[in-house]
Amino acid sequence: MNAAPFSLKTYLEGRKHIINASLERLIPTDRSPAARLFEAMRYSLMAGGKRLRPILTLAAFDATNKTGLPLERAMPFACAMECIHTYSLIHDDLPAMDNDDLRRGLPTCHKKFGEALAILAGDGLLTLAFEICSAFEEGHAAPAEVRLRAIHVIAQAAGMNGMVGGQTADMELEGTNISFQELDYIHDRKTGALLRASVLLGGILAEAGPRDMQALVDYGTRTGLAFQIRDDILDIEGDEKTMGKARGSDERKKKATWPAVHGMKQAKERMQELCELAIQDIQILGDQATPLKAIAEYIMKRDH
Ligand code: GRG
Repeated sequence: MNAAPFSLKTYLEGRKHIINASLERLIPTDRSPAARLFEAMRYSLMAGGKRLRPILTLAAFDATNKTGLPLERAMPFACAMECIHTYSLIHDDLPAMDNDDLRRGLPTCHKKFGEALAILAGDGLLTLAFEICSAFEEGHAAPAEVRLRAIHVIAQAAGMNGMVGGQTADMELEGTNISFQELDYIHDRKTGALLRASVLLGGILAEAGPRDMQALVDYGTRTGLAFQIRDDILDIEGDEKTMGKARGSDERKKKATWPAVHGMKQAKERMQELCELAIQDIQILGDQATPLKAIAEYIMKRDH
């Protein structure tokens, strides 16, 4: 009997379901003097979102898992990436940064809870990520040295040489006549670093060999940049209702984007080329990488 053809929609829904169930358990709901902080963290974390980063971690784990290791091994790390991503969105939306009112179709964290709690909710989510990755667990947990390597990759991607550095460069260069190299620097760190790390984590936790890890690095780098270019395109051409946020914010804030710097036609061509190359990068992983290939195709077509 032939196996059913792969459906990305079913795959994404299934992964999102198990990721949400794990995220749901992370933040307490009981009453405590800090209950309002928990509420703010939970509000943003559970507000929806595609869960792309944790899905990438699980897909990369499956693509390189050659010895039947349990998926539970990768799950805390997948959830950690979503916590860090959500923290970055909360802080990015603050008046001191992008000053946005709407995120994931809902009022932003500071609009709902006030600025001070939004800052703390972001801090709480960033720290929670490292708490869950370093928690001692018997049973499914990866060996300590594997987890340490994974934690190091997360810290590098999130910190000064990754997302925080990229966000800083983005702010510093706002309104200037930016070069192609500077634009790539910003994108590779601000958005690319976390997406690439999400992919790498899957390989690290599956204890993949150097050849497979290199394939994941290349795939993660290319899809990360393509994801950002698609984001820039959507900010011009996307549907506000589907995206859950206002269009045109890049132009209003004079942000350096791929369409602004290279033109819309070039941006679309580059995005497509990057996704096609990313699919070639992981050819060596065979059928186990079917979800990763489908995700690369999805990244260039996504509408939100
Ligand atoms: C504040 C340290 C710090 C960093 C902020 C994430 C970020 C860096 C800025 C957000 C600005 C932005 C819209 C970047 C474009 C790429 C991006 C991260 C889009 C949002 O990610 P999605 O589409 O969102 O995966 P969901 O809601 O689906 O999780």
